[in-house]
Amino acid sequence: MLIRPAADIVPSEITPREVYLNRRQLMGAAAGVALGAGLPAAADAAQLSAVKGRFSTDEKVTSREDVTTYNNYYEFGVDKAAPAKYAHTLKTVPWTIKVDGLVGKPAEYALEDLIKSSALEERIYRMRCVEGWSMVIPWVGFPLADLIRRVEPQGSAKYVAFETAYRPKEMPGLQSAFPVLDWPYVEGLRLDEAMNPLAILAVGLYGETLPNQNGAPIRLVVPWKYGFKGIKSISRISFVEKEPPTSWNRQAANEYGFYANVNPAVDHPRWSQATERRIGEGGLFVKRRPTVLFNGYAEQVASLYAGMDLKKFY
Ligand SMILES: Nc1nc2c(c(=O)[nH]1)N[C@H]1C(S)=C(S)[C@@H](COP(=O)(O)O)O[C@H]1N2
Ligand SMILES: [Mo]
Repeated sequence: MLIRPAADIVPSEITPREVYLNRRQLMGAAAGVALGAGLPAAADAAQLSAVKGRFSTDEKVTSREDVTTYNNYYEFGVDKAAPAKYAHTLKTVPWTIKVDGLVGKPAEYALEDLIKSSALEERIYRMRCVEGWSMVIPWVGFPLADLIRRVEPQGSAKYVAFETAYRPKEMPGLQSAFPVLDWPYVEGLRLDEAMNPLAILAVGLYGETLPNQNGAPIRLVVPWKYGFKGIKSISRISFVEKEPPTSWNRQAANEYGFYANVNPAVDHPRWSQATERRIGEGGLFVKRRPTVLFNGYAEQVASLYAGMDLKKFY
């Protein structure tokens, strides 16, 4: 077993990619080492030893330290450091996902069961936050399409709605008298977007169990959209006919649309989206990078939006 609990990982473990790949090979050789508490044995070493999954970028991976300490997860506070400090209180074992709505096989699925039915892959994706920063993250996950096929959506299902667990006792951000967002956090995709092979459900990061601050035990990753579409700690997936509400759109509809495709030509009302700061690229003279349409994944996803005015459907 290659994936181990995030609790085992000490902060000093800022692992350069080469080292971590070596370590993974070692761990692969000694399968059975350190079974992650949260991640079932389904993710065996053979599955994960495929070094790079489809669509992975060759760009320099953001350090594990940055990926796990600079987070947005408002259920644990609004500043970037809060999730790494407080998200350990979320109990991710056992975990189930309720699948309901217009679907042939509605059920409360155990996470192990869902993971077992698909092959895990490493996907190294560029990620772009609507706030203007970006990272390159080595996720471990499986295609969302695999889960969708398995639960057999009905013909009338046109959208997939996602919900984050609502656990006030385990999520300090939900205890506030002046909530920043309407809880639970909700997100959605059009069914054809959700079926695109780029969209994955991630259960790991850097070859290890997903840390809580990154959305353990299972979160959505849609790399051609702004980060807020990547809903964390998913507890419910519903198949629906109409466009479902999304948390950030509810909070400020003129700033955050349902589509949220990365687009340098559509500014946020309060700032430009033309450029981005790659986290970890320090120094006084480091230039911001140009932001690219669909975050560089146009080849895979542009056809989903053929004929749509992306200024209107932002
Ligand atoms: N439930 C939940 N999911 C969430 C958020 C959140 O506040 N709550 N923040 C979103 C935002 S704005 C971003 S940029 C990404 C950040 O994911 P990361 O911390 O793994 O980089 O998570 C998204 N998913
Ligand atoms: Mo974000």
